[in-house]
Amino acid sequence: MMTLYGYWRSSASYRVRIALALKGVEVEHRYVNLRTGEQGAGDNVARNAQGYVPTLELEDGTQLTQSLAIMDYLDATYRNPALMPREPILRSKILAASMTIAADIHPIQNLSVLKYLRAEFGVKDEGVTTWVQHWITKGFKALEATAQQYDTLFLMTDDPGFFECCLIPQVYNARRFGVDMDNFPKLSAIDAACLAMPTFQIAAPDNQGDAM
Ligand SMILES: N[C@@H](CCC(=O)N[C@@H](CS)C(=O)NCC(=O)O)C(=O)O
Repeated sequence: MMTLYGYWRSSASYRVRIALALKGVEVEHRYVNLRTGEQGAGDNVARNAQGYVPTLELEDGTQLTQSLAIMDYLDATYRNPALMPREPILRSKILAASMTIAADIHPIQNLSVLKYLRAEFGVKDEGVTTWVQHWITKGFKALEATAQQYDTLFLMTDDPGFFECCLIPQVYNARRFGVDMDNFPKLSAIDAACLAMPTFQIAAPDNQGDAM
């Protein structure tokens, strides 16, 4: 069985948990405690040179990092249901929306970035919250405008996939930081449709049992 090294509240780990649940693939979960700094310890850095989670360890010991690259691996290995459509334009558009979250919104609210803001620039809790809200809101405005152009249940499709693996953890974070999701009705509708599905419920941070 494969092993996923993650953390219950890590949105990058949550993305991979959703992808695994959608594919119906079971893995062993091992948790790296981000609160106590385990991500920077030698064994995690040996798996993940950036000192992040998640890492997916395959049965032969191969270690894969970067949540989107892991999701891509899972999609190439377990074909059904597909996380990404094959049609090149639709595929590119869904990847672009996913990267709005994974490459633009999420990295500047990562734990180590927020710690750096506090330690190096003396930013207080209120300032950190304003920072996080600002960047999530900016990215969500763009995604909402894109999503409004399509009359589909999920983003550009009628089945959840790659984009929803990224969106739902980011909405979880948005709520945590007090972003008003009423400003994003289509994203909220996609979120609600996903959260009603058992696959997304299994992957949710609050359902990670002992690891929390
Ligand atoms: N781009 C990476 C980001 C990984 C990442 O930022 N992981 C966070 C948790 S969501 C982490 O390990 N943070 C620890 C830290 O910042 O010290 C991915 O998608 O896997």
